[in-house]
Amino acid sequence: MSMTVADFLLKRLAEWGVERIYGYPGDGINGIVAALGRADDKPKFIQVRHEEMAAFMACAHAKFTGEVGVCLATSGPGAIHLLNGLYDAKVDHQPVVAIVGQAARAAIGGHFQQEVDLVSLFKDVAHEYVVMASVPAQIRHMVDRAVRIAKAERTVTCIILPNDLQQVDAEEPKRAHATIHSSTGYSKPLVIPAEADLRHAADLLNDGEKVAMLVGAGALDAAGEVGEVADILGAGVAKALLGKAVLPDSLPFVTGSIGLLGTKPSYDMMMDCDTLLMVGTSFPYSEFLPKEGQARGVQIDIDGRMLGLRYPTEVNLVGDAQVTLKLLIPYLRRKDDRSWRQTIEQNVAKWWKVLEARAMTDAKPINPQRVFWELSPRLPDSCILTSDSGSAANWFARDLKIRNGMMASLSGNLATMGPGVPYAIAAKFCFPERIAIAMVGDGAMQMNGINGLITIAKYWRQWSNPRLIVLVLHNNDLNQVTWELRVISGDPKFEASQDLPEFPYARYAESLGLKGIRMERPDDIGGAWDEALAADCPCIVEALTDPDVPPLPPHITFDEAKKFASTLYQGDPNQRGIIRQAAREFVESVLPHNN
Ligand SMILES: Cc1ncc(C[n+]2csc(CCOP(=O)(O)OP(=O)(O)O)c2C)c(N)n1
Ligand SMILES: [Mg+2]
Repeated sequence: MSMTVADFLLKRLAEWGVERIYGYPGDGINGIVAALGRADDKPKFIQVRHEEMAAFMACAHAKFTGEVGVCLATSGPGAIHLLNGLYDAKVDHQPVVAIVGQAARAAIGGHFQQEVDLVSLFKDVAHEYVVMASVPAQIRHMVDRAVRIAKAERTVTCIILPNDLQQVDAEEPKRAHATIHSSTGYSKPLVIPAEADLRHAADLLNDGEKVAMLVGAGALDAAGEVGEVADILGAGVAKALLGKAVLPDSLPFVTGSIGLLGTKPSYDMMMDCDTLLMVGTSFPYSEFLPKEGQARGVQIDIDGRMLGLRYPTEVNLVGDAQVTLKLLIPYLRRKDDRSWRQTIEQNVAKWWKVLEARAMTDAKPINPQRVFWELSPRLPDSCILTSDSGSAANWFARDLKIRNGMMASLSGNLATMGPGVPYAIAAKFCFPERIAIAMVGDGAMQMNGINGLITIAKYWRQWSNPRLIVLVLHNNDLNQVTWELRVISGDPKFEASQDLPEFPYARYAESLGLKGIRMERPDDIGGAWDEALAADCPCIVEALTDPDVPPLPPHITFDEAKKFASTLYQGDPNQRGIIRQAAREFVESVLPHNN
């Protein structure tokens, strides 16, 4: 049988090294699905329950492997379902290629069934490259460009294939005028700043007395250099959410996360520093950075467009984080006065005690912080952590001490609900030997997670190490937003929008042939983690957690406190519980062991 356009598409993707396609079928891509059935080995098709999950998995694939992630969906509804996951990849700068079907060429423009103007629909999310094919000879360069541009620009690209075109014979471009003769292959360039700019940056950093560093996803492969620079400069290092795995939290000068989900030592360091060095981060909240004029700044980013954007940095270096820091080091002078660094280390040590005390505070029935606190020392070597958006992200960011060799991610810039479980599934396909742990709220579980469990049940036997754990924070509340209503807007909880219906997460997991464990009392926590981590199949840990434990920012402003107090007068339905819990947390933070 001759090769169809769809066969050629898959062959070309395989030549690019694509091993796996996450997707869902439909008649808009029947030609491609049939070709997947014929393909000997690669790429393999992973079937999801909803196309959004395929896009999240492609994004996580890119985040965890550094390779391009590929997702596939049918025309119209399937393509539309991809969008949220594609935006997640776009705004977190991940290379993802979306392949979608379209109505047959003869029907396009005819208000045909499932015909949506996909070029326009994807024009924003895949703005660097979105093209609809009309003849077979285009496929070669469309694949080559979609993959190459996704990699080169670290972004989302999209190929649209009318369904009839997928089934016609493949064609190579003719040797003729107006034909395209493209090739595969992309090597990441080495991007380094000019020598003079490095010197300028070093002068500025050498002049400072109180240097703060902030690192993000762009610094993930620069652990050694970040640590060395921090040492020379006597700096502390705060980590943006996507940069959690840059440095282990056991280091005394690592102040942990920053921002609304951040720590007090990060906050204090930013408020007191006179010099700021940002590496590979676009952390968005400027109120958690030094105020304008307080500090002089240097920023390093691989993407020139992201420089001088969050803080008016004086020296902006376009460069790979690792190599740029390496080149910077010889120009840096070791700071003899270590008092700034000592203060940071004291603050960090104190903060871990506050966190422990907060975690061990009683709650009804379980304090969610304790669930994370007790997981932390049990984290297996080289595990892969994912978190959903919601209160889990706070505890993930603050309470888990990450170690060398682990990976961790979540939806950073889009901060969408829903990726926790699909990210963990992609992690298992990419690294079947490693243990994946997803931390998810009950809202996110009801949105996407419980359907993700069906996918886990379908595939887990293929993984050489079957361990994947999904922690569900069962609090019957869209808790993060409930607290944002209280603290940021000064509105009491609105039960009609915030309360969640009951669902038996652990029992449901069992019904799928997975393991389900319930944490019902604080004393259950440690044992439940040990059991889950030793399970011989994927495991759902359902923790009954208290929605009155506040996922509060490390430092509440007077304005926020006032707004929060006013919600109590307005009759918040959880009034008594939150007063009780707030009082306990307050007492814990002023006890002698914290001073
Ligand atoms: C797709 C999407 N919808 C809504 C939101 C707003 N949002 C952010 S966190 C959150 C609550 C999450 O609730 P849950 O998953 O139960 O976690 P909890 O905070 O209760 O632990 C909501 C509604 C969002 N970020 N993304
Ligand atoms: Mg919840």
